Amino acid sequence: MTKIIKSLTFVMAVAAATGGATYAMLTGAASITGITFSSASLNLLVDSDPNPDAFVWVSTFSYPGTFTNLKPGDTGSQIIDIKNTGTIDGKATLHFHITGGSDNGTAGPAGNLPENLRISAYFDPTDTSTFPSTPDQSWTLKEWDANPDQLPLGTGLLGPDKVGQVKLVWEISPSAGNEINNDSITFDSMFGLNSTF
Ligand SMILES: [Ca+2]
Ligand SMILES: [Ca+2]
Repeated sequence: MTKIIKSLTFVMAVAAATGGATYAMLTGAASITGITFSSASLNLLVDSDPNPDAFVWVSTFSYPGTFTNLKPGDTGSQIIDIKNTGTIDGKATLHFHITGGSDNGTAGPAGNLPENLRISAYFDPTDTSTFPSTPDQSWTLKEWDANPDQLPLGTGLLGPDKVGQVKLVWEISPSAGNEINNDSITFDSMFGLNSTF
């Protein structure tokens, strides 16, 4: 019996406190004005200046050169700087899309280079040329193009106003033969940023 009374007393005390709080809110004179809700943003720019010490941040640009006289076993690399100009962390992504080409035979408009050109991508979100020892993604151009999605580059996040580096390493398959002789291919690289939620 004593226990029940204590319990009732407790419940009543809470009710009184709640009522008081409600009353204070109704009569308070304080006000809050100008409340603005702004959603987070993600925005990505690419450095179009090949000089590692100079930056020209743009949304899109055409690669200034053309790779010519390629032969089986040829390799090369290029570091592309990307910058998060949004307000939240982002996960970097990459996709390659074939836009044109020519063939020396009957392989079709994209020729035989897509299945013989491998592109590996390494991402450094710290802008210190600290790349992973194994590529974050490594596919032939044909595979990159066939994938409908942007593929993630590692697990590191690119913070607001931060610069990251994407190292692209390409190789013409050493086992390619005359099927690539005089073929050409043109493609776009598409860098992306995904939110973490
Ligand atoms: Ca640069
Ligand atoms: Ca061909």
